[in-house]
Amino acid sequence: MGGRRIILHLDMDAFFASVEQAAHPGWRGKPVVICGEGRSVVATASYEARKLGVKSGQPAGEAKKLAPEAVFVPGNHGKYVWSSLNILEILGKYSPLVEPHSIDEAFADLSGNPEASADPAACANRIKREIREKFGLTCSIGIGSNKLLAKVASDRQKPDGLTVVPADETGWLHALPVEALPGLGEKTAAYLHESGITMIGDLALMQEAVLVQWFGRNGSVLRRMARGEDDAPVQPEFSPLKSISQEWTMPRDTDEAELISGALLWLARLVGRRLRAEGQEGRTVAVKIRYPDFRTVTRAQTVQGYVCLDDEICKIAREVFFRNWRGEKIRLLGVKVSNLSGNSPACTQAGLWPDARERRRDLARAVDRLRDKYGEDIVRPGSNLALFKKV
Ligand code: TTP
Ligand code: MG
Repeated sequence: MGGRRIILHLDMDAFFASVEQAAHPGWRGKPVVICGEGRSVVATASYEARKLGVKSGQPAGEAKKLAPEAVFVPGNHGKYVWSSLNILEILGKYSPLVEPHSIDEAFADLSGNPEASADPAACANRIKREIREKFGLTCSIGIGSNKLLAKVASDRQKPDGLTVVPADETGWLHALPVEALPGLGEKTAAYLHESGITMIGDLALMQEAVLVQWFGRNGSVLRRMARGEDDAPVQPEFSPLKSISQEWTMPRDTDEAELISGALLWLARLVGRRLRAEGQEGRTVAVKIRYPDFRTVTRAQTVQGYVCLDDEICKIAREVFFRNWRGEKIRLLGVKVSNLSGNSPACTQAGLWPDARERRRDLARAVDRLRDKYGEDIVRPGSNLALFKKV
């Protein structure tokens, strides 16, 4: 296939509504309408409600008239962010290159995945099955040789669809109506129709100069899209931060409690400072102890609330150290904070929030809200990291 990429685009079906239906079995198969948080506008509607004419952006009052028997639910953004994270985590098992595109959409570059190379549809079906079995949610997937084609494809068979663009990708694209192009506004579509352009193939034949005359710079973009051209890479925004640590070899091997105490404070300060700079807090503080013979042990303590202040970290580090120390000389000390508040791929919700820092903060808030609501455990299931694991 000569370097042809395998790009997957995943879009959750009726996302907010499906999350609520998964959480409330009694609502499954029924019309469910999710209203924007604190707003009387429909955020999304289950496919059952869509059949009755309910759609995103409609005033809730209108939706009530169309579907009086529907369950109306105020949206809970934190819950959906959490769910979104879980989906990204699953995609992450199939490729290190996962790019969140919105709260319920993501791209993954599966080019390096042997299963996907052998049979992209089988791989996509496995992803769909995993999401359904784990979270009771369905999604629609498109696969093509670039992000544009994959995105167009994922929208072809909704809900619970899978569309693998056939070998003649351009032919396939050109036979679709112009509305199939992502981001094509109603006005643009209307204008194209008036000009006799209804299919993407018609658009691809247009001279760039004409399209630029009609739509300005967007004209060029439109033409490139119509030709199925897109070489943008799938870009994971950043790898989630798992922990922050610092270690220090003592100037000389020492068994002086005061020196050790001081070193722990110093390390806690360095770690705390970096934590705060990242807008992070952690629940687990670990201390690494290396003896003069290079024997190394790590002892950790996980606390109830999150910590990020020097004193908090230092206090826990000292407790851990002195609980485990039997007076031997010490060669090296390390302090590490993990179980971070924003350490999950949710931080990479591109398009949802304007920048990484803000996204992390929003995520932390969302996670905080979840914790308030469902208790500590919901936030980090199975997160007992083996700290300073010796490999
Ligand atoms: P979409 O993917 O556009 O919609 P959807 O997932 O609900 O339905 P589909 O099966 O057609 O993909 O948007 C994802 C989520 O974003 C949606 O569940 C709710 C939220 N949303 C809003 O809050 N307001 C809006 O106007 C839209 C379009 C979406
Ligand atoms: Mg969706």
